[in-house]
Amino acid sequence: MSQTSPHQRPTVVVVGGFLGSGKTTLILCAARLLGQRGLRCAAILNDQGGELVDSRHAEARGLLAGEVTGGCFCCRFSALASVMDTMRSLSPDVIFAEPVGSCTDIAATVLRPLREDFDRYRIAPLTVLVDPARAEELLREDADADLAFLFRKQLEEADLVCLSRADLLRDMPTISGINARHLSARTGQGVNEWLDEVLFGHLEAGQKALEIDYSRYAQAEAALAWLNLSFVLEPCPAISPSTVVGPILDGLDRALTAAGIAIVHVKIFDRSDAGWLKAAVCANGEEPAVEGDRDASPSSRHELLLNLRAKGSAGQVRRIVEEQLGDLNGMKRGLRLDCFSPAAPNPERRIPQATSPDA
Ligand SMILES: Nc1nc2c(ncn2[C@@H]2O[C@H](COP(=O)(O)OP(=O)(O)OP(=O)(O)O)[C@@H](O)[C@H]2O)c(=O)[nH]1
Ligand SMILES: [Mg+2]
Repeated sequence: MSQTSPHQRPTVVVVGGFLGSGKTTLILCAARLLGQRGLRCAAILNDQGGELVDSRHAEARGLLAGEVTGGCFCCRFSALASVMDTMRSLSPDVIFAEPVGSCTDIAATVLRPLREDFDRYRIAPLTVLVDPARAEELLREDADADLAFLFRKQLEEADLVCLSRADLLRDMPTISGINARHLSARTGQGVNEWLDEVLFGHLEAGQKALEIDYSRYAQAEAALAWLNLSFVLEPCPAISPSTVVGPILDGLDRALTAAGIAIVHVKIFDRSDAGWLKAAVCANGEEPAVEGDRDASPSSRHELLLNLRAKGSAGQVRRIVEEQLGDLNGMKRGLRLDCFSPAAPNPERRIPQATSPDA
């Protein structure tokens, strides 16, 4: 692919990294910057559950988005390939793929199988995005053992590690043995340079060997609670999206904290006739990050979608969310609530060793 004219083969850029590390935000920023270079982008989002805030957010930002739901890319590899092929008919130059944030062993189960069987795509090196605060938390000796396991395995298999949120920190942490890029998907700092490296650089995809015990991996993922909730809220009188979303996030934060449950990522998306709003927190007590139409006027109909990932029991998380729902004023229609701990990963294909570089 030249930097101005598209290559015949779309490039698939897998952006991995822990829950809340900033993958979707980076993909949205990168797609915007590539659009300015005349390149057409698409994204494939992924989840163990069925309804994704990330997809709604991508669509709200005007990015062509597809989904693989009901399992991670490795367990639903055929579904990933089929979504890629559907998107290919729309002639994108770059297809970003965002795996579930608790996933690892992606080089062996996604990148290498794609390289081996799908030469109609160019496969970019595996980027693993890291939130500096999460790195400091999970690389400590006393870190939560399950989360630290997943985080370290993600780092080990990365072809390229990028530290996100460079806009927030003057001094980024160092990670022993890793030469990380620094970038900010908020300001765009470092994003063009990262794109040049993954699209036009010389790094090969899926070059790092990863040893992983799948029963330990399954245990670490199963320690998470996963909840997706969607419903339509009809408040009377009408209220603004920020008046809907803010108290829901605050209430959940308070209740989860009181129950000793660590938030990993909670995000909520509101679509009303006044526009869309997304708010998210990646830790207990964190000030929500808000995007979209912050000053949208009151509306009497809000389509709400909540994705909650926390360290704790699915049953307890479900009860907390149901209690919060009970406290919400207004008619609730079409409520769908799915809450579970991720099932043991069972990849469709696995190529443990690095394949030879592209000709
Ligand atoms: N200040 C700042 N905030 C960021 C940056 N990147 C992401 N964020 C915020 O971090 C939060 C998580 O970002 P996401 O892009 O949703 O993270 P993710 O890795 O896709 O999360 P999951 O899909 O749940 O795994 C959001 O509230 C973003 O606004 C950044 O570069 N700077
Ligand atoms: Mg995401």
